[in-house]
Amino acid sequence: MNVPGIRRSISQDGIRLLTPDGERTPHPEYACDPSPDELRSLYRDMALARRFDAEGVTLQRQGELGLWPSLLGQEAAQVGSVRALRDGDRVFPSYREHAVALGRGVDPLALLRLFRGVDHGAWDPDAHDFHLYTLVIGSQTLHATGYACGMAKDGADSAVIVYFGDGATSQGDVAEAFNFAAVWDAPVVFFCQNNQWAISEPNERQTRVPLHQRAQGYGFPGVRVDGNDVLAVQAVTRAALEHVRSGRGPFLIEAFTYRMGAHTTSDDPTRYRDAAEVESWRAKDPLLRLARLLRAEGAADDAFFAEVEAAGEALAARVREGVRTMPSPGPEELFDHVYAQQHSGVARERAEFAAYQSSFEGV
Ligand SMILES: Cc1ncc(C[n+]2csc(CCOP(=O)(O)OP(=O)(O)O)c2C)c(N)n1
Ligand SMILES: [Mg+2]
Repeated sequence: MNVPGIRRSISQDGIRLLTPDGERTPHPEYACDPSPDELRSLYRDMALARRFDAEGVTLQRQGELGLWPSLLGQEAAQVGSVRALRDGDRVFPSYREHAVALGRGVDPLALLRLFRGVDHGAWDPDAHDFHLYTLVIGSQTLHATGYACGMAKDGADSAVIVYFGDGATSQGDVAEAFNFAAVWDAPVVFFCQNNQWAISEPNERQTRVPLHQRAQGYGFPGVRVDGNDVLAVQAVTRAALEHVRSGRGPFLIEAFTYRMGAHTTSDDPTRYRDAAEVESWRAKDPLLRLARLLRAEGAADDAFFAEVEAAGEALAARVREGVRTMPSPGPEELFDHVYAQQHSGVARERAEFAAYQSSFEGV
């Protein structure tokens, strides 16, 4: 079996097409040369995702959301990979893939409904080929593998991509998914966003080897890409999708990136990581380096950046207004979504709950 990428020596940062200074650096195997229009649109998507994400944090702080997991720092990993997908490819996210969701056309307010506790996920996975968020770490890798096997049996030439974190690689589910996908040549791209932390657990407590090398033990290719380089992420994800589509089995991408914010709004990262580490990653900011390229190549001017900023503010205003005016569900609505159809056991429990609730009337 030809397993490209496994023995290639790579820098710690991974495959890179754009340096942190915004200079192009060609790679012998991977190329991505978007038109100025496409470059601007990659920047725009990353900037809008960042602005939306900042609004999520603010809304949680104002008590409008129960929780918000920020994607800050991971915009290139997410935008680059979602842009590599074709219509009909299926996405299985974890819970931080807001930029991927936006890229699949999911309404930002649908994401906020989940984190406001208004429902359990308000989008139709079939309409967007974007599955529901999964908070049980790593379990979506199994769902994705099964789905990919089904797709292959149906004869579709579509692919599956599944997002998970560095910490998730310590879960048994991920090991099982890797093995099952390898043995069955499942058309699935395992996309690990290595953001260096699993809440307060650093990378070195998850693995003795670089994560992309895990694939070798299962018999499929794995590469590390600079996850803050949107061009490299897009090129590598495209190649990985092509590989899995052609029936050669799964592919692992380790997108080497950094979680610039807290794990979620419930976390205080200053208790377990150094400010100097965060600063060193700030210099590799994915938006900054693309902005530098755009300016250096004359593909964008002040007016462009001002227009993107204004679009971000308009998006933030829309979601703020939308969240504040979301109707609150009654507690009995919990029973509506247990099964797709009516179920006598659930109906009985619903009636008991209603009777219990009405016992408070007049109290
Ligand atoms: C099965 C399971 N175990 C533990 C948790 C608690 N938990 C939530 S997030 C998290 C860390 C995940 O880290 P990583 O996979 O690196 O993803 P990241 O949050 O960094 O994107 C843990 C342990 C969980 N949600 N599910
Ligand atoms: Mg992580």
